[in-house]
Amino acid sequence: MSERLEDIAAAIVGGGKGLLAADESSGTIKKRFDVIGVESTADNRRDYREMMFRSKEAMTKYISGVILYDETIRQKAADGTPLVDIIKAAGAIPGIKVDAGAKALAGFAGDTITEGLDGLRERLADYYKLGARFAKWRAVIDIDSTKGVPSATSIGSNAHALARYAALCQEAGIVPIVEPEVLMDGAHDIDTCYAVSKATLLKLYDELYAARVVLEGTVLKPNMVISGKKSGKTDSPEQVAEKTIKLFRETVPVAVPGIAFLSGGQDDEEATANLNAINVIGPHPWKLTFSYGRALQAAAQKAWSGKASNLAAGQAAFTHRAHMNHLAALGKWKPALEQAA
Ligand code: 5MM
Repeated sequence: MSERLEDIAAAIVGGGKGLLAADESSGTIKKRFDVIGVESTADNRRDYREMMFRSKEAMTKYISGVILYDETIRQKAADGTPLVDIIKAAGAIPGIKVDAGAKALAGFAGDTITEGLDGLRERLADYYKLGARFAKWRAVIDIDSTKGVPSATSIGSNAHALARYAALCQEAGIVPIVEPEVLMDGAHDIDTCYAVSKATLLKLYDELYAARVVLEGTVLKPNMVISGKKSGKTDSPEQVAEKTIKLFRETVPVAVPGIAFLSGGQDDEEATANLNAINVIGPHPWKLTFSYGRALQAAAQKAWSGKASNLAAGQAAFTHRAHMNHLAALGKWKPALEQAA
């Protein structure tokens, strides 16, 4: 495939395909495995991810690329084939998480700053050789108005780091996925999510412009505009869609080829229904698709539960969710289609 950044970015978000975010760090994958009673060993992590990467229908028809963790991009399948080669053989693009996680922001209790810029140029060169053609960096913006969170300093510092990361990626021939996640964990309402997301995206695109990042060779990975989980409010897909698109029209340049949402803790079907509603009110100037972690994997993890005998069931669950999200990325999903699972 073409090595041009613009072509890679377009392939990531085009054709109703989306990304599988399988870049859980060691701590996060352990938490996911604890839920299904599976020990988090290197072999179990390999077996689980190999199961998804070998899901032929999902990987060839619905998934454009996979975000990998450092361990996984270097790992071989049980038969000795590099996992990266399995992904490429399905026609999907290998990607890599390059941030070192969100750490406490000194002087701003409750805020975080994502680290990982030191040595990033060298790490990107290594990841390119290993086959990565896109990367991901996640900034985490929490909302807690009782503590003045997020501060303008947190939004500014995270936007600056995302821009420095994006510029380094493009220098290395790697498409940067820029992920400024406004968390949906708080007690805030949908309008507060909209306001904080707007401040975050405005600052982000200021910084990307200042860093001379070529927007055509980037993909945005944002949250949807939605009420916080502790608010007790449930938004309809139409409400989420209307406010999310209003936000993007006010902040995201049309030079950006596509927007691939994170699921952020939404239920599987909720994340699909919201993505579908967003596409139904199109056309939009960007492709709008998925880059889900939990909302693509939760059902597959449960069906698999660490047993080789459940491999086909795990693959069927993963394929179903990938299919549903593919339809949602085209605005063609219907709730009744879930029954076909
Ligand atoms: C798959 O989860 C990713 C890694 O998280 P940690 O670094 O905390 O282990 C995460 O960055 C993910 O790619 C995005 O947040 C989107 O995932 P969700 O589950 O929100 O769709």
